[in-house]
Amino acid sequence: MGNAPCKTIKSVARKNDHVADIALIGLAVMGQNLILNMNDHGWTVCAYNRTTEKVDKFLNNEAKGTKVVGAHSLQEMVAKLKKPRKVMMLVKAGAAVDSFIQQLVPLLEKGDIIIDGGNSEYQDTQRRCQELATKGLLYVGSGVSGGEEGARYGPSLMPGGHSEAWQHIQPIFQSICARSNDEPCCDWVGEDGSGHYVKMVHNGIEYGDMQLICEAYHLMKTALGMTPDEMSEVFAEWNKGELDSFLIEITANILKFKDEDGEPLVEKIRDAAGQKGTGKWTAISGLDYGTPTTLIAESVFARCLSALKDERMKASKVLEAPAHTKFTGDKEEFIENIRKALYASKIVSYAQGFMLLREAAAKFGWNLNYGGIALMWRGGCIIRSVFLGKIKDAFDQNRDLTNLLLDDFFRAAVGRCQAGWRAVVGKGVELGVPVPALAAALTFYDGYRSSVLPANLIQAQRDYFGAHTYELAASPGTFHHTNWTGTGGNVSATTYDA
Ligand code: 2AM
Repeated sequence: MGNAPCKTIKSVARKNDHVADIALIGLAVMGQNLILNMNDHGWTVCAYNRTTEKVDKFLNNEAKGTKVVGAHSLQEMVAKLKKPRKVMMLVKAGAAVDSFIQQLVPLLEKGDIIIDGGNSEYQDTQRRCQELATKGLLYVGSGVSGGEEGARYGPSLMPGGHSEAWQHIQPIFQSICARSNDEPCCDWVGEDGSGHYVKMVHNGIEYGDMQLICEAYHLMKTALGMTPDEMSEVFAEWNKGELDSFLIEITANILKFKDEDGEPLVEKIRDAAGQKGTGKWTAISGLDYGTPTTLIAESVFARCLSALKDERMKASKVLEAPAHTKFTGDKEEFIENIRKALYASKIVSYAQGFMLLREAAAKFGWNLNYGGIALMWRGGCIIRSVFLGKIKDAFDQNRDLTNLLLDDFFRAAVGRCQAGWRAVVGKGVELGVPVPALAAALTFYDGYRSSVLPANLIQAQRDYFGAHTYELAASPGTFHHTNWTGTGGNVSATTYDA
């Protein structure tokens, strides 16, 4: 008797109702590949796209023969979902995400989950989390990394937002993501915008890794006069050791790749770098929160400088170069020093990235699992590397580690590389090969390990011209002002009011 109403409802329900485990909106390549990946792992996915012809095209082509179902309206899509409903968006960041949220809200019930897997700015995710919480809906902003290939066969996933959503999406997310030593490269990141924040920092670090590799390439090419094939061999060799990573591996492949005429393609590519903004956002965040993410910032600026190709062409004809631009000395030793410089700088770059995560966590009250984040980046994404396994170990050993440079393993590694690192940065300066990221990393290292910096003079200058006051080293916490010139009362420089 008690079951009767239920049976009635079931009997009127259409055949396709409540069949799908998750819906995915956005059928560009990333979305399509993520759907096929979910399908491979036994999940039934309902596909939807603003331009609905793409749904049919997808079902009749890439998704033919799979369990994927389609919908031609959001109403139809929602009706096909099991509860609590899980709707994942992989659409253009910005207005498209807000537009879909607005359309979905009236169709969903309390406890249903909306996931944004696009490249949204973390502040947008924070705002959306807050807005949807008032409606009883669970919101997740998830970093998705690994490009099209990753989406298809195992991306790195970085979900954050309303933690109650995690238990519902965990089985799906952890089945489709990349794995490292059989551990999923996906875990719950933390509260509100933290998933997208962690993805943003990932991208900033990616800029740093790429720039460091480019500087190593530049030194080998210009100062050592090596051919792309020779450099390819060096990178391939490096990839067998502590630098083992996706980016080093593809660099070796790129350098040996020949165009149709048999010439190395890389040397024909215009040296003007593009960017989509996530590196810049990380650098801006570093500035906003007072964290010296110098290597990421230098990497962004290096791309900006490269993009001034026409100006550089003109300047190259008039600005003086050093007298010597070729390396003379032990070539093999110098190559090994470049490797050391790259490795030490990479450690600094990740140390800075985790410093920024720590600062943002403190600001927003996020409880971040740093070892888990290292594991999320360990496989599947662009910065995947063996090295990230070591970072995970460092945070596993000491959850409260304030800086990666202070971990025994990394402290020793940097110590081992230090002399070679200094030699390389010095040579770059001497021979006129720009090494902004290698040098930024080294100067950060020297600044961070200095118990005394010249900021006492900055404080004196600030007090001199602006009466900004200073603390005495012997009694911090108390602020003093000195009338430095003996004239004109409290502020000496009357014309300066910065
Ligand atoms: P479309 O196929 O209808 O253009 C990547 O661009 C994905 O984001 C595509 O699925 C695209 O849908 C979607 N998209 C881009 N801008 C959108 C918008 N303003 N509203 C809805 N979807 C959008």
